[in-house]
Amino acid sequence: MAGNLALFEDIEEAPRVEPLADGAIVWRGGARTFDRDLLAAVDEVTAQAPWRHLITPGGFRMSVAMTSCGAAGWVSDRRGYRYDPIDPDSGKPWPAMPKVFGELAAIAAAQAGFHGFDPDVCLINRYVPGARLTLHQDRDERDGRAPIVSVSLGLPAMFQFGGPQRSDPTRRIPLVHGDVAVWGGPARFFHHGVLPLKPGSHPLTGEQRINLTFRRAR
Ligand code: MD3
Ligand code: FE
Repeated sequence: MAGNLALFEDIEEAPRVEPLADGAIVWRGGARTFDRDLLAAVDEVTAQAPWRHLITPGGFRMSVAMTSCGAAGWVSDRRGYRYDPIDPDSGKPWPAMPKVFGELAAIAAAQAGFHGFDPDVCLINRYVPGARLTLHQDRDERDGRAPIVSVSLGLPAMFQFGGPQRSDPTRRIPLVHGDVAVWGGPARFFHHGVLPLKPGSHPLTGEQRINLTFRRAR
């Protein structure tokens, strides 16, 4: 009996969809079967467009490292933040979006009722212990009707989300390896952030968390 119980403890839960808010879901474990392919694709992107720490328009170095792929990437300079079709570090276009990225993003968006999601941009964030993302809104994408799909890989994080006003109360949602969140409809412009990453090690990423966000930006 004890042997059987031990066996059950090793079985991972089947992926399932959790509603978060009107227009927002977390598909728990939705990316687990793609994890190695996704991480290999991240390595291909970072070989062409290496990780970098953006300097905010206010002059602060972000604790999160990032890169991008697809039709444009997220850049920051004295002119502010924007989507730019050229990687300022290489002077070349961003790497193409790997096929597995677009496929997973479309499947995930459909789970929340957003059919035909065809992201043109993926921002890739890398967190090491202590790295965090302060509460913000994503409102620079051209098509506000399209959702944003986010995929968490590696170390777990505590995600924070509020409402349309910065002063709205916030909820904390744990996001673990393989979780996929979809943010659309009324939740699309909600404030959100990530609390400082706790130290730890993940078998596939080591001492890091990697987050992919898929967008319709241009
Ligand atoms: C809720 N990334 O790249 S993903 C970002 O974990 C960003 O790296 C976080 O916020 C991360 O902009 C959070 C979850 C997420 C992404 C976009 C959203 C939640 C969202 C847009 C609207 C509402
Ligand atoms: Fe965001």
